[in-house]
Parts: sequence; structure tokens; C-alpha cells
Amino acid sequence: SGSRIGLDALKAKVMSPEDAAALIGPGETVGMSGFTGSGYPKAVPTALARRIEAEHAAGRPFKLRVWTGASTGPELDGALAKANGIEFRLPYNSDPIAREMINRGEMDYFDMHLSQVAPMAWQGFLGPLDTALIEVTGIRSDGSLIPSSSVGNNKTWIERASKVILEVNRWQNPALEGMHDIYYGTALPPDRRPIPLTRPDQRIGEPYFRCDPAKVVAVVETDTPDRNLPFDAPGEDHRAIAGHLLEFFRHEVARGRLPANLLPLQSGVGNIANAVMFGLVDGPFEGTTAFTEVLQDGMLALLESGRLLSASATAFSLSPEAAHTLNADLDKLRDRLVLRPQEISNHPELIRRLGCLAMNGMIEADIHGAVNSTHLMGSRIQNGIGGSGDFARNAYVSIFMAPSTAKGGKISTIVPKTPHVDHINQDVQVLVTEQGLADLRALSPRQRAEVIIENCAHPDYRPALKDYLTRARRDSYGQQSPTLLMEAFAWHQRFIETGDMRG
Ligand code: 0RQ
Repeated sequence: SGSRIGLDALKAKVMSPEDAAALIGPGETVGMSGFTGSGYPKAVPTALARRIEAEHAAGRPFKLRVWTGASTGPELDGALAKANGIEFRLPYNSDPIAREMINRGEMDYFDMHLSQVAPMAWQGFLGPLDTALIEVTGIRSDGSLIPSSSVGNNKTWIERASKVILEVNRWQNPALEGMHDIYYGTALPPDRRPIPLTRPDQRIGEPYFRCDPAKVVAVVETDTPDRNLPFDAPGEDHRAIAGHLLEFFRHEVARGRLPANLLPLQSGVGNIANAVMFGLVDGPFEGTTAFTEVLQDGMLALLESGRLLSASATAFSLSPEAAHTLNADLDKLRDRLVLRPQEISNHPELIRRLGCLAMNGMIEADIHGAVNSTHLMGSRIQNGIGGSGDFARNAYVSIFMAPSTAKGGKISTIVPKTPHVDHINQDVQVLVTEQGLADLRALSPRQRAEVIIENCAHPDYRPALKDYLTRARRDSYGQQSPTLLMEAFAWHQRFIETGDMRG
């Protein structure tokens, strides 16, 4: 295959991953590409991890500050975390090695809203950005860059960094060219203007990243697939959750509260969100659209079925089989797909304007409808808030879902009070478990408690929740959100002590 580097000045900068890694010094802040396992640099981070290990073995400190789009892959977060080479990281992470280090207190993790990363970088208080390390599909003759399988924060990293290192990945499908929409109209206050997007499939920017070739210090050629982790096959619980949600949408359409083709869908990360999209393939809704952050297997199936007309996202997050399907069908599907910077895919202004139906997974919810998306037992990070906050606060309907129990029934995901809150009750309008759906819109906290326990809690935990609520309604200091402070977290403490919330 021919070279994907169309500019001679940059062909001259092709080098090995080791030589490129040598251009990054200890203490640097590196802005990496990568979003939910796609489009992340694969060769230079691995070489960098080897270099860091060698430096550490020689007794020399070497740590980086790492900024990304969202989660990456084992060659990036995994390798650098294993080398103990990350001092500070933002935002969303799902790498298991990095997760363990964060939970041991050995790595600082700033778990922020994904839409806010780029604007905060521009506001300046995240500090200077030394290096942008970005995977691309190709380099054009004018030096502009063909983005890869995710866009993330790449536009911002390329603009803000003092130097740029590019990985040109031949594995990425050349048909990706033209699918991206890079919007260059954002600014800081007082110069902000409305973002002119009124339909999910609309293009408002350019298909390429602008990049000053003089800033590019290294180009590395790779031929390596994205991480592409498989999803769990949808289980009984997942199918039940999808069923309740479809019933809810049908009901809302029948009541005239949603159009027959629904509103732009947002589907979160993980197995449940994926299963719900598969559920929509068999549902009655035609002519739907998606304005979302990641495009998982289920949404690809929905596109292939023709029920989803178009999808706007910032990244693919596919299993190996689905990545294969996408690559085979990309010529057919590319006009119906747009990949945008995460600042745009997750923009509160656009989510509110379009009226997204936000469907996100959760760790747990409490009886008043506050949701925890991130922390186990109040203190251990699982992944991060990701885009769930961007969508939940601004959606037309904000939905959270999970099986009613975790860890084989030892944990109830409906609890008296969640010890960590990502989404306050005002940002949670519908809760769904395999037991049923609770429509919380226009309910007071006391009314919510009854509906959530009745519709969503597992029968094994329902009596204990009812008992708690009865006593809270008798003994609580106030009756707006009845709570027994000394008992509220006892379920979590019991799990920590005995491995079972039931004791
Ligand atoms: O742990 O893997 O050790 O078995 O959490 O749980 O059931 O596989 O659920 O894959 O749908 O992920 C909230 C994590 C759900 C995800 C979360 C344990 C459970 C398992 C995963 P194991 P499941 P899913 C836009 C939207 C935040 C970001 C977001 C997430 C593991 O959806 O990261 O929404 N969301 N972004 O056993 C203890 C509980 C538990 C529990 C589950 N109550 N207590 N452990 N688990 N519930 C997209 C982006 O932002 C990129």
C-alpha cells in the first residue's frame, strides 16, 4: 500500500517509536488521542513505558501528566501505569492497571465532565501542554490531518501543544476520510457564539485537523488494530431492561410526549447500554437518529437495520467482530455517520437544543433518585463520570439503568442513600432495572422513594428498603427527603465488612 504521508517535509520526520519517545521528557504534560478504546496512539506510549522503566531502574524519576479524550487501550494507559509513569491523569479511565493505582492512591485522577476538558484546557488552568501525541489515518499534502477512529480532544491538543508527534496508523480504514466534522468556531467568553447545529447529522466544520507542520517533531508509522474489547452477550436482565425502556418510549409516543421517531438517542458505555440499542433493533421505532458520544455494537446494528438513519458521535467503541463489519460496510454507512470533537458531541447547548434521550448505565441509585456512576462503596473508582453528566443534566429525558443487584445478589443497586453522588435527583428522571421502570418526573423525593422501591428494587431487598423508609418517615430530622443518617450507609459498610450487604 502507498504512503499515507502526503507531505515530504513530514516524510522526512518519520522515525522509530523509540526515537519519538526520546523527544518526551520527564515531567511533561502529554495530550494523547484516544476515546473508549479507539484512535489512541499505540507505538510511542509503549516505547515511552519501556524508557520510563529503564529510567526508574537507573534510579531516575520519570513521570508524566497524561490527558486523553477518554479511555484508551492497554498499550497506552496499561503500559504507562504499569511502568509507574503517570503522576496525574484526566479524564475518563477504564484501564484496570491504572484503576488499581488510582485506588491505591498512587496516581492522581481528575475525573471531569468530558465536554469541559477542551474549554478548561483553553481557560489555561490545567497548565501548559508540552506534547500532543495523536493517531491519524493519514497526512495530506497541505499538512492537514485525516482523523482516526475517534476525535476526542485532538483538535485542542494539536492547537495547544508546543510540539506534535503523529502516529499514522495504516490499520485505520482510508474510507474514514470525510466522515469527521471538526468545528473551529469555539471561543472563550466573552466571544462565544451559538454553535450552528440544529440536526444530529449536520456538518458545521471541516473533515480535517489543521496542523502547522513546523510543530510536528516526529511521525511514526503503525499498523495496529484498536483495542476493540468484546461486549457480554445481552443477558436476561439486560433484555428485561431494554423491554421496559421500549415500553416507556411506546407509552410516551402514545401520550404525544415524544414524536413517533423519538428524539436523538444518546447511549452510554458498557454492556447494558449496548444491549438496549440491540433491543431497539426489534422495536417499532423507524427513522430515529443518534446524537451520542460513543458508537457501540448495538448502535451499529441499529444503523445496519435501517431503523437508525444517522449517528453523530466522537468515537467508535466496537468489539472485534463489529469493527470488522464496520470496515466492510464503511463505504455504505459513511454518509450516515459523523465523528466530532467531544467538546461538540457532548456540548450542553446542543444536547439541550436537540432534546436527547439520554440512556446511561449506573453503579447504584438511592431511593430519592440520586445516581452514582463512578464509585464503589463510596470510595473506589470504577471508570469515571465520562459524558454521563453532560447528557443527564441537559437531556430531554434522562434515564439511568442497571440490574437491581450486583455481585451475585450480594449488592443491591437500589440503596437508602448513595455514598457518592454523580447525578443529583433533579438530573435523574427515569430509573430502570430488570424489575421495572420508575418514571420520577414531577415526583417529590418522598413519592420517588415509594415508586423506586416498588418498581426497581430486587424482591430480596424490597422489605428492608420499605422498613427503612417507614422508620425514616417517622424519625427523620426533616420530611422533604426522609433519611436516617446513622443507618443510611450501613448497607455499604456491611458489604465492606462481610462481603454482603445483607450481612
Ligand atoms: O464489575 O467487572 O468486576 O464484574 O461494576 O458493571 O454490570 O458490567 O455494567 O458495563 O454497563 O457499566 C456504571 C460502570 C456500568 C458504566 C458503569 C460492578 C459490576 C462490574 C461493571 P466486574 P456492569 P456496565 C457516556 C456515558 C460512567 C460513564 C458513563 C460507566 C462492573 O456505565 O462507567 O455513563 N458509566 N458514560 O459487578 C459494586 C455496585 C455495582 C458494582 C456494578 N452497585 N457495587 N460493584 N458493579 N454495580 C460514555 C462515556 O462517558 C465514555
